[in-house]
Amino acid sequence: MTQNQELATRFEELAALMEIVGANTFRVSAIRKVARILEDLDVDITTIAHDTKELKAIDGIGDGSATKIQQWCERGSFDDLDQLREDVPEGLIDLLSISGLGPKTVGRLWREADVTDRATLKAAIDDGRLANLPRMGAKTIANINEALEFAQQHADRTPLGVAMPLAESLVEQLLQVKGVSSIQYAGSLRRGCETIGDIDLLAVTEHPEALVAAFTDEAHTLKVLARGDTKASIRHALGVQVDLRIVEADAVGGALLYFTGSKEHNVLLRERARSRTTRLNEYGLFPDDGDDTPPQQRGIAPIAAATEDEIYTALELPFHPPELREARDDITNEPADDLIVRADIGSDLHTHTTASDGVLSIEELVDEARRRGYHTLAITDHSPSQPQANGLSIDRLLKHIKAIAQVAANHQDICVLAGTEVDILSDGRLDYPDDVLSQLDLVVASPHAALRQDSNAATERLVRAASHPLVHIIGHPTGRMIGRRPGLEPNMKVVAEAAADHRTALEINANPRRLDLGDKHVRIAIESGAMIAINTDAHTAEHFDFLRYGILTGRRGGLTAPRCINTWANDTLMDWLKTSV
Ligand code: DGT
Ligand code: CA
Ligand code: CA
Ligand code: ZN
Repeated sequence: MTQNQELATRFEELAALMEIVGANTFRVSAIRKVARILEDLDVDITTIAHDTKELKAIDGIGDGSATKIQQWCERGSFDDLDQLREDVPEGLIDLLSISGLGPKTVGRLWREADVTDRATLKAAIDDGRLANLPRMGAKTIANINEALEFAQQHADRTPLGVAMPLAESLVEQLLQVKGVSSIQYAGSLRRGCETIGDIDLLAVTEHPEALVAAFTDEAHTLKVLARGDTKASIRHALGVQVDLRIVEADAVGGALLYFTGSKEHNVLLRERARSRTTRLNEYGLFPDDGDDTPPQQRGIAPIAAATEDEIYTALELPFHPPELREARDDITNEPADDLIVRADIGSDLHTHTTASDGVLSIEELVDEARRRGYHTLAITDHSPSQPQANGLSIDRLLKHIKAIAQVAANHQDICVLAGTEVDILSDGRLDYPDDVLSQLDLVVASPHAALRQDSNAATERLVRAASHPLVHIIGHPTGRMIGRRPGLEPNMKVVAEAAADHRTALEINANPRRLDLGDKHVRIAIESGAMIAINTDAHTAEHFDFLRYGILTGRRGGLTAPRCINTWANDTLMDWLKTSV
């Protein structure tokens, strides 16, 4: 994050805290405005902060804001923020992460119903205190209750997008410890699950004590939960539990297979082993001699233990990639050999610029796409019914199409498409008229609002959009946010059949908070004959790297490369875009 963005975030925080304590609306919006000014500022704020005159010359920055900026540059915070952070209970800030609870509501709940955290909110709902508040309808309370329960149910699991980078940085750090020859993550994380209970690390080292010491001493450890000679568990500062196990180099395959799971896959493999008078455990596959004492303790050599591949082969089973080791995956089924991989992807067809709510210009998006070797990039900003995302009016969109064409003309090595992410309104109509949509190279249609409608209405809505001849891709079809809101619950089979009939692709939105379609829906879509898109929905340069999560989700759904439109060559893609069905 740049200094300007960092400071803008502090002003946003200040505005939220002010709203919670019920500050004057005009003062709150003045603070929000400063945040936006800082985000858009061309100069680094820290280089001009010493000059009060220059600061105040910026439109929208007055005495009060100038002082805050100067204090922040000196000590990383400012008085007003410090004061409010002290005044407002921490539990209230946490409530803001619950879907549907904004600072205004949270402030009311605090002042009028003594709510200070999740527990007191639950109590206030249960004892009817909330229902007694003026202007607090039964429907609103039911919605809050539902969102609260949803958040509670998911509280103990960490999103893939948090766990994966954390695991990778731990692996990188621990590889530096003397004697460590290999370290990798297993468990649900290696299987690419959308949320992770804990991170499981497996290491091979000549100096177990040194590794356990480094792991438990790690600067970011909140608490050491367990510590032994060859294993340890910590609670990481980010709140995630991490288990470390040290294993023997010649039995890594056995350990990796066991600790990758799933538990159900392990059970099936063990049964398979037993049926051929062998025994499978975390040390490998052994002959079964009827003795109950574990074979590795009796010096018995394993049949296979060094690699997972050897073990599957010895069991006369096809190798299963970690993403296909769930209870639903039949162990005797041969996984497709063209299961999608990252290197197959040649395009990103859903990205945002500063014209709506992205932070990159068209040119900067193109640079990012080229850096990743893509042959095609589609620019798809929001439509007007998303005012909070600065959705484009028809006039602005038409100008935007011209601007995109200009950038496209400057680049021979990448095909830049003018697209939109048009809103699917609650009844399935689209937010732009057809004569506007027909001027675009590519149309992504996505639901953003009315995400609580009943299942039938949701099905009809998505079927209608998927059947529209000008729609190419349904973006994040359910609108869910993992751990935050369930989103639409359509009959996905019906939606996917309509998509297949009209040659519309269904998106796996790779943003790890979305992963929408999820793996189960990907399976249904594929079985129904629909095509799949994997897009990052990039709003920043870093978001392009979300691709990996989309790939994992696709693989969990059994997605093969030919089924995914982002693997197609540019000419194939263009032919498909031009054929409206
Ligand atoms: P999580 O952490 O809840 O997201 O899910 P996992 O799959 O990472 O589960 P975890 O961390 O409890 O254990 C890691 C792997 O170790 C698990 O996938 C399979 C294996 N495992 C753990 N406990 C058992 C067990 O009781 N039986 C069998 N068969 N395997 C187990
Ligand atoms: Ca785990
Ligand atoms: Ca574990
Ligand atoms: Zn988007």
